Amino acid sequence: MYTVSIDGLPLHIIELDQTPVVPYTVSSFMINVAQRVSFYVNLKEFNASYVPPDVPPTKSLYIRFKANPNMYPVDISSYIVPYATPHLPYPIFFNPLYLAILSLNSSNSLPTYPVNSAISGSSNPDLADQLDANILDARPFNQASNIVPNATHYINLVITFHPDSNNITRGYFNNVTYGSDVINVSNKSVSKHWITSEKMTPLLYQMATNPSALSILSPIMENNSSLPVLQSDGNLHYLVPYQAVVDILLENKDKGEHPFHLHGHSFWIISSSDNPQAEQLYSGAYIQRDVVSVPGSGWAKIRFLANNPGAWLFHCHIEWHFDAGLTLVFLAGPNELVAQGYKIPAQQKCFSNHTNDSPR
Ligand SMILES: [Cu+2]
Repeated sequence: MYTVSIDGLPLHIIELDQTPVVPYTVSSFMINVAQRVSFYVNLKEFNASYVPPDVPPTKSLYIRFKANPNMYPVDISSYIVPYATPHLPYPIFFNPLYLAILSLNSSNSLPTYPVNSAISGSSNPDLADQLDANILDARPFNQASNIVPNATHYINLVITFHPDSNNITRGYFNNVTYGSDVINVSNKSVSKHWITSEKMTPLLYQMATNPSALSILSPIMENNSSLPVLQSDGNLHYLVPYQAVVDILLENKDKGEHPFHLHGHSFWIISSSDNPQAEQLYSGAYIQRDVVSVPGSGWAKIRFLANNPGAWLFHCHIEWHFDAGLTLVFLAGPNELVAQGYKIPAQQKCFSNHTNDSPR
Protein backbone atom coordinates (compact mmCIF):
# COMPACT_ATOMS: atom_id res chain seq x y z
CA MET A 1 0.00 0.00 0.00
CA TYR A 2 1.20 3.48 -0.88
CA THR A 3 0.47 7.04 0.17
CA VAL A 4 0.41 9.35 -2.87
CA SER A 5 0.96 13.12 -2.77
CA ILE A 6 2.38 15.96 -4.84
CA ASP A 7 4.28 18.62 -2.93
CA GLY A 8 2.15 21.72 -2.32
CA LEU A 9 -0.74 20.72 -4.60
CA PRO A 10 -4.27 19.63 -3.72
CA LEU A 11 -5.36 16.43 -5.47
CA HIS A 12 -8.88 16.45 -6.92
CA ILE A 13 -10.00 12.81 -7.09
CA ILE A 14 -12.48 12.13 -9.92
CA GLU A 15 -12.48 8.33 -10.39
CA LEU A 16 -12.11 5.20 -8.24
CA ASP A 17 -11.82 1.79 -9.98
CA GLN A 18 -13.63 3.17 -13.06
CA THR A 19 -16.43 4.69 -10.99
CA PRO A 20 -16.64 8.46 -11.65
CA VAL A 21 -16.88 10.46 -8.42
CA VAL A 22 -17.83 14.02 -7.59
CA PRO A 23 -14.46 15.84 -7.42
CA TYR A 24 -13.12 15.17 -3.95
CA THR A 25 -10.11 17.16 -2.77
CA VAL A 26 -7.39 15.76 -0.54
CA SER A 27 -3.77 16.45 0.30
CA SER A 28 -2.76 12.80 -0.08
CA PHE A 29 -4.49 9.46 -0.42
CA MET A 30 -3.74 5.79 0.09
CA ILE A 31 -3.88 3.23 -2.69
CA ASN A 32 -3.56 -0.53 -2.42
CA VAL A 33 -2.55 -3.16 -4.97
CA ALA A 34 -4.96 -3.24 -7.98
CA GLN A 35 -6.91 -0.16 -6.88
CA ARG A 36 -7.11 2.71 -9.39
CA VAL A 37 -7.48 6.39 -8.57
CA SER A 38 -7.69 9.27 -11.08
CA PHE A 39 -7.19 12.85 -9.98
CA TYR A 40 -6.37 16.20 -11.51
CA VAL A 41 -4.26 19.07 -10.21
CA ASN A 42 -4.54 22.79 -10.85
CA LEU A 43 -1.11 24.44 -10.83
CA LYS A 44 -2.70 27.76 -9.87
CA GLU A 45 -3.47 26.13 -6.53
CA PHE A 46 0.21 25.54 -5.74
CA ASN A 47 0.98 26.50 -2.17
CA ALA A 48 4.14 28.62 -2.55
CA SER A 49 4.86 28.46 1.16
CA TYR A 50 5.63 24.81 0.62
CA VAL A 51 9.07 25.67 -0.80
CA PRO A 52 11.47 26.87 1.90
CA PRO A 53 12.19 30.66 1.61
CA ASP A 54 15.96 30.21 1.30
CA VAL A 55 15.91 28.31 -2.01
CA PRO A 56 15.42 29.66 -5.55
CA PRO A 57 11.95 29.35 -7.10
CA THR A 58 11.37 25.77 -8.21
CA LYS A 59 10.38 24.71 -11.71
CA SER A 60 9.32 21.24 -10.66
CA LEU A 61 7.73 19.36 -7.78
CA TYR A 62 8.17 15.94 -6.28
CA ILE A 63 5.39 13.39 -6.73
CA ARG A 64 5.65 11.02 -3.78
CA PHE A 65 4.71 7.37 -3.49
CA LYS A 66 5.46 6.30 0.04
CA ALA A 67 5.24 2.56 0.64
CA ASN A 68 3.68 1.27 3.83
CA PRO A 69 6.44 -0.91 5.38
CA ASN A 70 3.79 -3.39 6.60
CA MET A 71 3.30 -4.71 3.08
CA TYR A 72 6.80 -6.21 2.89
CA PRO A 73 7.57 -9.68 4.22
CA VAL A 74 10.78 -8.36 5.84
CA ASP A 75 11.60 -5.42 8.11
CA ILE A 76 12.72 -3.03 5.40
CA SER A 77 14.26 -0.53 7.84
CA SER A 78 17.11 -3.00 8.39
CA TYR A 79 16.86 -5.02 5.17
CA ILE A 80 19.88 -4.93 2.87
CA VAL A 81 18.90 -5.52 -0.74
CA PRO A 82 20.70 -8.66 -1.96
CA TYR A 83 21.87 -7.26 -5.30
CA ALA A 84 23.81 -4.46 -3.59
CA THR A 85 26.08 -6.31 -1.22
CA PRO A 86 28.48 -8.11 -3.60
CA HIS A 87 29.42 -4.94 -5.45
CA LEU A 88 29.57 -2.18 -2.87
CA PRO A 89 31.67 -1.61 0.23
CA TYR A 90 28.63 -0.28 2.13
CA PRO A 91 25.14 -1.69 2.59
CA ILE A 92 22.23 -0.36 0.54
CA PHE A 93 19.03 -0.08 2.49
CA PHE A 94 15.70 -0.24 0.78
CA ASN A 95 14.05 3.16 0.51
CA PRO A 96 10.25 3.02 0.78
CA LEU A 97 9.87 6.52 -0.74
CA TYR A 98 9.51 6.48 -4.53
CA LEU A 99 9.80 9.86 -6.24
CA ALA A 100 8.73 11.21 -9.60
CA ILE A 101 9.05 14.74 -10.95
CA LEU A 102 6.19 16.99 -12.03
CA SER A 103 7.88 19.51 -14.34
CA LEU A 104 6.23 22.94 -14.48
CA ASN A 105 8.03 23.91 -17.69
CA SER A 106 9.96 22.05 -20.37
CA SER A 107 13.28 22.06 -18.53
CA ASN A 108 12.78 18.78 -16.65
CA SER A 109 14.92 20.27 -13.89
CA LEU A 110 15.04 18.80 -10.39
CA PRO A 111 13.16 20.65 -7.66
CA THR A 112 15.28 23.35 -5.99
CA TYR A 113 14.27 22.22 -2.50
CA PRO A 114 15.61 19.11 -0.81
CA VAL A 115 13.43 15.99 -0.78
CA ASN A 116 13.52 15.82 3.00
CA SER A 117 12.28 19.40 3.45
CA ALA A 118 8.79 17.99 3.11
CA ILE A 119 6.47 19.30 5.77
CA SER A 120 5.57 16.31 7.89
CA GLY A 121 2.01 15.13 7.52
CA SER A 122 -0.17 17.06 5.15
CA SER A 123 1.65 18.65 2.21
CA ASN A 124 -1.11 21.23 2.12
CA PRO A 125 -2.05 22.69 5.49
CA ASP A 126 -5.60 23.48 4.32
CA LEU A 127 -6.38 19.86 3.50
CA ALA A 128 -6.53 16.59 5.36
CA ASP A 129 -4.69 13.43 4.39
CA GLN A 130 -7.11 10.77 3.19
CA LEU A 131 -6.54 7.92 5.62
CA ASP A 132 -9.41 5.68 4.48
CA ALA A 133 -7.77 3.40 1.91
CA ASN A 134 -11.12 2.95 0.11
CA ILE A 135 -11.90 6.71 0.00
CA LEU A 136 -15.55 6.09 0.93
CA ASP A 137 -16.17 9.79 1.52
CA ALA A 138 -15.83 10.41 -2.23
CA ARG A 139 -19.36 10.31 -3.64
CA PRO A 140 -20.51 8.64 -6.87
CA PHE A 141 -20.93 11.12 -9.73
CA ASN A 142 -23.83 9.24 -11.34
CA GLN A 143 -25.95 9.11 -8.24
CA ALA A 144 -29.22 8.56 -10.11
CA SER A 145 -28.01 5.33 -11.74
CA ASN A 146 -26.36 4.01 -8.58
CA ILE A 147 -29.31 2.16 -7.06
CA VAL A 148 -28.11 0.03 -4.15
CA PRO A 149 -30.42 -2.95 -3.50
CA ASN A 150 -31.04 -4.33 -0.02
CA ALA A 151 -29.06 -7.44 0.91
CA THR A 152 -30.79 -10.81 0.56
CA HIS A 153 -27.86 -13.06 1.58
CA TYR A 154 -24.84 -12.93 3.85
CA ILE A 155 -21.39 -14.42 4.28
CA ASN A 156 -18.82 -13.74 6.98
CA LEU A 157 -15.21 -14.39 5.91
CA VAL A 158 -12.47 -14.45 8.54
CA ILE A 159 -8.99 -13.86 7.10
CA THR A 160 -5.93 -15.41 8.74
CA PHE A 161 -2.34 -16.20 7.79
CA HIS A 162 -0.34 -18.95 9.42
CA PRO A 163 2.13 -21.73 8.61
CA ASP A 164 0.66 -25.07 7.55
CA SER A 165 1.92 -28.51 8.60
CA ASN A 166 4.85 -28.13 6.15
CA ASN A 167 5.73 -24.77 7.72
CA ILE A 168 4.66 -22.95 4.56
CA THR A 169 2.69 -19.78 5.27
CA ARG A 170 -0.82 -19.97 3.85
CA GLY A 171 -3.74 -17.56 3.71
CA TYR A 172 -7.14 -18.75 4.99
CA PHE A 173 -10.81 -17.83 4.67
CA ASN A 174 -12.69 -19.31 7.65
CA ASN A 175 -9.73 -21.66 8.30
CA VAL A 176 -9.71 -23.05 4.73
CA THR A 177 -6.88 -22.32 2.29
CA TYR A 178 -7.44 -22.58 -1.46
CA GLY A 179 -5.13 -25.06 -3.16
CA SER A 180 -4.46 -26.81 -6.41
CA ASP A 181 -5.66 -30.09 -4.92
CA VAL A 182 -9.13 -28.64 -4.52
CA ILE A 183 -9.55 -26.87 -7.85
CA ASN A 184 -12.59 -29.00 -8.57
CA VAL A 185 -15.87 -29.30 -6.81
CA SER A 186 -15.84 -32.69 -5.13
CA ASN A 187 -18.66 -34.20 -7.08
CA LYS A 188 -18.44 -37.93 -7.50
CA SER A 189 -21.45 -38.23 -9.77
CA VAL A 190 -20.24 -36.00 -12.59
CA SER A 191 -19.68 -37.68 -15.92
CA LYS A 192 -16.08 -38.56 -16.79
CA HIS A 193 -16.81 -37.50 -20.34
CA TRP A 194 -14.05 -35.05 -21.43
CA ILE A 195 -12.31 -35.18 -18.09
CA THR A 196 -8.70 -36.27 -17.78
CA SER A 197 -9.11 -37.00 -14.10
CA GLU A 198 -11.59 -36.29 -11.40
CA LYS A 199 -9.12 -33.84 -9.89
CA MET A 200 -8.99 -31.87 -13.11
CA THR A 201 -12.72 -31.34 -13.51
CA PRO A 202 -12.98 -27.61 -14.17
CA LEU A 203 -15.68 -25.84 -12.21
CA LEU A 204 -17.12 -24.21 -15.27
CA TYR A 205 -17.35 -27.60 -16.95
CA GLN A 206 -19.38 -28.97 -14.08
CA MET A 207 -21.53 -25.85 -13.94
CA ALA A 208 -22.17 -26.02 -17.68
CA THR A 209 -22.98 -29.72 -17.80
CA ASN A 210 -24.53 -30.69 -14.48
CA PRO A 211 -25.39 -27.46 -12.67
CA SER A 212 -27.87 -28.99 -10.25
CA ALA A 213 -25.35 -31.56 -8.97
CA LEU A 214 -22.62 -29.33 -7.57
CA SER A 215 -22.81 -30.87 -4.08
CA ILE A 216 -23.15 -27.49 -2.40
CA LEU A 217 -26.06 -26.61 -0.15
CA SER A 218 -28.32 -23.69 -0.92
CA PRO A 219 -28.06 -20.78 1.52
CA ILE A 220 -29.52 -21.52 4.95
CA MET A 221 -30.37 -19.52 8.06
CA GLU A 222 -27.70 -19.69 10.74
CA ASN A 223 -27.37 -18.34 14.25
CA ASN A 224 -26.57 -14.64 14.50
CA SER A 225 -27.66 -13.84 10.95
CA SER A 226 -30.95 -12.34 9.85
CA LEU A 227 -30.29 -13.37 6.24
CA PRO A 228 -29.65 -16.76 4.60
CA VAL A 229 -25.91 -17.58 4.69
CA LEU A 230 -23.99 -18.77 1.61
CA GLN A 231 -22.75 -22.36 1.85
CA SER A 232 -19.61 -23.95 0.39
CA ASP A 233 -18.38 -27.41 -0.48
CA GLY A 234 -15.74 -27.07 2.25
CA ASN A 235 -13.10 -26.15 -0.35
CA LEU A 236 -14.03 -22.46 -0.74
CA HIS A 237 -16.52 -22.86 -3.58
CA TYR A 238 -19.63 -20.94 -2.53
CA LEU A 239 -22.98 -21.33 -4.25
CA VAL A 240 -24.66 -17.97 -4.96
CA PRO A 241 -28.28 -17.92 -6.21
CA TYR A 242 -28.87 -15.87 -9.35
CA GLN A 243 -29.76 -12.23 -8.51
CA ALA A 244 -28.82 -12.70 -4.85
CA VAL A 245 -27.65 -9.49 -3.17
CA VAL A 246 -24.81 -10.68 -0.97
CA ASP A 247 -23.34 -8.80 1.97
CA ILE A 248 -19.78 -9.95 2.68
CA LEU A 249 -18.19 -9.10 6.01
CA LEU A 250 -14.41 -9.47 5.70
CA GLU A 251 -12.87 -9.80 9.14
CA ASN A 252 -9.10 -9.45 8.97
CA LYS A 253 -7.30 -11.17 11.85
CA ASP A 254 -3.98 -10.52 10.09
CA LYS A 255 -1.91 -7.40 10.81
CA GLY A 256 -1.41 -6.70 7.09
CA GLU A 257 -3.91 -4.84 4.91
CA HIS A 258 -5.35 -6.99 2.09
CA PRO A 259 -6.83 -5.74 -1.23
CA PHE A 260 -9.63 -8.08 -2.33
CA HIS A 261 -10.84 -8.20 -5.91
CA LEU A 262 -14.00 -9.82 -7.28
CA HIS A 263 -14.13 -11.04 -10.87
CA GLY A 264 -17.19 -10.48 -13.03
CA HIS A 265 -18.81 -7.84 -10.83
CA SER A 266 -18.28 -4.54 -9.11
CA PHE A 267 -19.41 -4.27 -5.51
CA TRP A 268 -20.54 -1.53 -3.22
CA ILE A 269 -18.25 -0.80 -0.29
CA ILE A 270 -20.59 -0.16 2.62
CA SER A 271 -18.13 0.57 5.41
CA SER A 272 -14.81 -0.47 6.92
CA SER A 273 -12.98 -0.17 10.23
CA ASP A 274 -11.32 2.94 8.70
CA ASN A 275 -14.73 4.50 8.11
CA PRO A 276 -17.41 2.63 10.10
CA GLN A 277 -19.85 5.53 9.96
CA ALA A 278 -20.01 5.30 6.13
CA GLU A 279 -22.81 2.70 6.36
CA GLN A 280 -25.14 5.24 7.98
CA LEU A 281 -23.72 8.37 6.33
CA TYR A 282 -24.11 7.07 2.79
CA SER A 283 -27.04 4.68 3.22
CA GLY A 284 -28.38 3.69 -0.19
CA ALA A 285 -25.63 5.59 -2.07
CA TYR A 286 -22.49 3.57 -1.49
CA ILE A 287 -19.55 3.84 -3.86
CA GLN A 288 -18.96 1.02 -6.34
CA ARG A 289 -15.42 -0.33 -6.71
CA ASP A 290 -13.91 -3.67 -7.71
CA VAL A 291 -11.09 -3.77 -5.15
CA VAL A 292 -11.64 -3.30 -1.42
CA SER A 293 -8.71 -2.71 0.90
CA VAL A 294 -9.37 -4.51 4.18
CA PRO A 295 -7.43 -2.79 6.98
CA GLY A 296 -4.94 -4.82 9.03
CA SER A 297 -6.62 -6.20 12.19
CA GLY A 298 -9.78 -4.50 10.88
CA TRP A 299 -12.77 -5.25 8.69
CA ALA A 300 -14.70 -4.19 5.62
CA LYS A 301 -18.29 -4.78 4.50
CA ILE A 302 -19.16 -5.02 0.81
CA ARG A 303 -22.28 -5.91 -1.22
CA PHE A 304 -22.62 -7.38 -4.68
CA LEU A 305 -25.51 -8.30 -6.95
CA ALA A 306 -25.00 -11.76 -8.48
CA ASN A 307 -26.37 -10.90 -11.92
CA ASN A 308 -23.55 -12.47 -13.96
CA PRO A 309 -23.75 -16.30 -13.92
CA GLY A 310 -20.40 -18.07 -13.81
CA ALA A 311 -17.55 -19.21 -11.58
CA TRP A 312 -15.93 -16.03 -10.24
CA LEU A 313 -12.72 -15.68 -8.23
CA PHE A 314 -12.63 -13.50 -5.15
CA HIS A 315 -9.03 -13.11 -4.00
CA CYS A 316 -6.39 -10.96 -2.37
CA HIS A 317 -4.60 -9.11 -5.17
CA ILE A 318 -1.15 -9.25 -3.55
CA GLU A 319 0.27 -11.96 -5.80
CA TRP A 320 1.91 -14.13 -3.20
CA HIS A 321 -1.17 -13.99 -0.97
CA PHE A 322 -3.30 -15.14 -3.92
CA ASP A 323 -0.78 -17.92 -4.47
CA ALA A 324 -0.81 -18.75 -0.75
CA GLY A 325 -4.50 -19.64 -0.95
CA LEU A 326 -6.26 -16.40 0.01
CA THR A 327 -8.79 -17.10 -2.73
CA LEU A 328 -12.31 -18.40 -3.09
CA VAL A 329 -14.81 -19.00 -5.90
CA PHE A 330 -18.40 -17.83 -6.11
CA LEU A 331 -20.49 -20.19 -8.25
CA ALA A 332 -23.12 -17.69 -9.28
CA GLY A 333 -26.38 -18.86 -10.85
CA PRO A 334 -25.26 -22.25 -12.24
CA ASN A 335 -28.69 -23.12 -13.65
CA GLU A 336 -29.04 -19.69 -15.25
CA LEU A 337 -25.58 -20.05 -16.83
CA VAL A 338 -26.80 -23.08 -18.75
CA ALA A 339 -30.28 -21.65 -19.38
CA GLN A 340 -28.66 -18.55 -20.92
CA GLY A 341 -27.02 -20.81 -23.46
CA TYR A 342 -23.44 -20.98 -22.15
CA LYS A 343 -21.33 -23.37 -24.22
CA ILE A 344 -17.81 -24.45 -23.31
CA PRO A 345 -15.56 -22.86 -25.95
CA ALA A 346 -13.94 -25.42 -28.22
CA GLN A 347 -10.39 -24.45 -27.29
CA GLN A 348 -11.17 -25.03 -23.62
CA LYS A 349 -12.20 -28.60 -24.27
CA CYS A 350 -8.50 -29.55 -24.38
CA PHE A 351 -8.77 -30.50 -20.72
CA SER A 352 -10.06 -33.64 -22.34
CA ASN A 353 -8.12 -36.70 -23.42
CA HIS A 354 -11.26 -38.06 -25.02
CA THR A 355 -10.26 -38.34 -28.66
CA ASN A 356 -13.79 -38.07 -30.05
CA ASP A 357 -14.14 -34.68 -28.46
CA SER A 358 -11.03 -33.17 -29.95
CA PRO A 359 -11.50 -29.42 -30.22
CA ARG A 360 -10.73 -29.44 -33.95
CU1 LIG B 1 -3.28 -10.15 0.96
